[in-house]
Amino acid sequence: MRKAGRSEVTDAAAAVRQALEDAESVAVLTGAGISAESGVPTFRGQGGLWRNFRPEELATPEAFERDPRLVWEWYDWRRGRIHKTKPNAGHHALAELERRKTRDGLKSEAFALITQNVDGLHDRAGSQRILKLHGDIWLVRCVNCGAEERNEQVPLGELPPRCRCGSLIRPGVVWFGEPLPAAEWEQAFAAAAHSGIFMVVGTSGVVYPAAGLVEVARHAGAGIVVTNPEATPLDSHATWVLRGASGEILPRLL
Ligand code: BJW
Ligand code: ZN
Repeated sequence: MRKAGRSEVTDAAAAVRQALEDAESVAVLTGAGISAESGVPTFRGQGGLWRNFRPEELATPEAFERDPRLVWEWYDWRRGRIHKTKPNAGHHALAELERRKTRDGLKSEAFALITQNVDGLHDRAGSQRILKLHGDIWLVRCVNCGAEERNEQVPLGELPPRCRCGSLIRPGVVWFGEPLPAAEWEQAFAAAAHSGIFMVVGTSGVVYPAAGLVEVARHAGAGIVVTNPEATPLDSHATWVLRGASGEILPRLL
């Protein structure tokens, strides 16, 4: 695969900057890569493994049923890592982009930040309209009575945690084979379908239905911007590919 030279990236960045300014509505889909520069490990590729397990082996209801303690150890470790991090220039640039697109206060639909991330770094950067497709690592939920609460205790203590009703508590995230939260998914779908520009940042683009939003946007006529240091299957849909780290590229688009 040919690597884009610096001037190509600069030219594309200038075109994207103009397109973002002109667009009536912008939707952004983010993945683990946007938090990599904050020190949050991604799922796939280098450093994506925890004790030699692949995410597909741990992020499932079956894994939790088989060994809730093992799955909770993974989440407890990740919560500890995330706890020490802070949003990076990429998260802040997206929060600023939202402020610019919604400046007159009447255009709340003009921007949507659709994220597959559960780390809460977009919230901490000040983004407002965040559609969390895969839940939130700081939420916990009882598997029996459904009681849900925010829990930011790090480490959690005895694992697996238990509810007052005696049943197991699970992380408030979406595992493989589970449906995405309906309201977030509907809004994300509509935002993709109505966007003038659809940006894809820091995702390997292999997990569905999130990755399918790119095609939804493209079929609706949106310009597609892919930002990633590596090639992904979504590049084939892109109007512009910005090759590089999101913490460097996103601030240059403003
Ligand atoms: C940088 C960077 C820098 C590095 N700057 N970039 C066969 C075909 C198609 C689909 C399926 C299939 N078989 C099964 C399915 C469905 C399945 C699926 O997609 N599987 C595929 C893997 C094959 N999907 C599901 O099961 C979903 N549910 C569903 O379909 O429900 C249907 C249903 C309907 C009704 C009833 C019941 C069911 C659910 C998917 C849930 C995914 N969950 C996880 C865990 C979340 C909780 C947690 O965090 O633990 O979500 S898995 C994991 O992958 C996590 C992520 O959000 C998701 C995506 O990963 P992401 O973000 O792309 O990260 P990476 O690591 O893959 O990539 C990082 C990228 O960053 C790389 O490209 C780097 O290059 C880049 N990068 N540094 C910018 N500095
Ligand atoms: Zn309970």
